[in-house]
Amino acid sequence: MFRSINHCCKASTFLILGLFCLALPSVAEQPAKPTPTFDITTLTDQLQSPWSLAFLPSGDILIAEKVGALRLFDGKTLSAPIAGVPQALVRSQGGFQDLVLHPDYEKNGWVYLSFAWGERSANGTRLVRGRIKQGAFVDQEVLFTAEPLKNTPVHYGARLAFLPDNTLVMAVGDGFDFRESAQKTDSLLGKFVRLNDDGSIPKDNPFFTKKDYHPAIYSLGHRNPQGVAYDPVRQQLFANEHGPQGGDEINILAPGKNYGWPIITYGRDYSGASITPFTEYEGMEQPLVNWTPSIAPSSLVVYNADLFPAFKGDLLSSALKAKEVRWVQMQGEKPVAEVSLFGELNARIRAVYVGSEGALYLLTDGDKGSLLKVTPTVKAP
Ligand SMILES: [Ca+2]
Repeated sequence: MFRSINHCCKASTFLILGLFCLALPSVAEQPAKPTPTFDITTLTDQLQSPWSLAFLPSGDILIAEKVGALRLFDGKTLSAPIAGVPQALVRSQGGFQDLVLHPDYEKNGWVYLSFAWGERSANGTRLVRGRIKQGAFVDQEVLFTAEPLKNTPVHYGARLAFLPDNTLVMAVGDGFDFRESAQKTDSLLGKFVRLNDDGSIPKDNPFFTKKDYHPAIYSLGHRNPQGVAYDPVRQQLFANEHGPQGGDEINILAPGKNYGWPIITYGRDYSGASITPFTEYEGMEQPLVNWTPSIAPSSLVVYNADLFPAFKGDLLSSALKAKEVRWVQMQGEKPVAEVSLFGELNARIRAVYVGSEGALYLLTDGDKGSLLKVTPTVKAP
């Protein structure tokens, strides 16, 4: 269903600028836009499995490490771990996951943190909020725990995004061994949930009053979503998710919709076995983007800043397995071309962010993780 493209950087450009740019056989409907040239600066290489960050109004960057630590980076130095943080189940894919600020952070100081909570035999994705004061995480409140708990240390999902009405959505993965739960309406595994900022459940959630449905469900039929971004320009909520072997996706999320896992998928089981005979089914949404083979998408942003005009309105998805940021070029709500960025780093990229000045910030994965800043190449005078 997708036509391939034969577009890439010219060889001369590649040599002179040292850029990495790939032709990608995926959604291309038209030739890709030219790739900007970048300066990449390492801000710190002292992070232990960084997973997420938040830009504080002070200019500091708050970073969550999967090992269960929050640290502040002031542009030069990395703080000691912040005291008083909750205890995470640090095991396999579990630990501290996502971090977002309340939209009114400057007034109320709330920092939201999702993490793997519990013990090996019974754990799940939990959301807390607290305030950072004098090097400590204080005023902590447990807001929500996705149930049922499970006995696997994987597929927590856990990315967060605030919506314009100050509710927030949180991804909850299927727990890997419980993929059928993604279709169970009384389970929160394999769902996006939508919560008020105090953790209560909004009365206008799509299934709030529906019998046999958990009232927190926003959308269902997800596998392991690790990227979610609200685009204020399109007024759309975009999310990506890991498929199995193949079948990674970007979706536009809408309340009450079913995104199909595991009834429909373009992926196969890791053994190579078929998961389902279906790639489409009535009442289930098709992905906006299907990545087969998998890139292992780990975060998602919509670029609405000015510093990189080429990215404007497009989606940027970091990727672990493919060691890149996948630039999905959009026309309206339609993906029209894809380009692989930052392959020259040869790093699993855990997350991509857009700073207030429009620069990109990358977190590289692993126990020697880095925070990198990407700006346009400054032309020689
Ligand atoms: Ca799907």
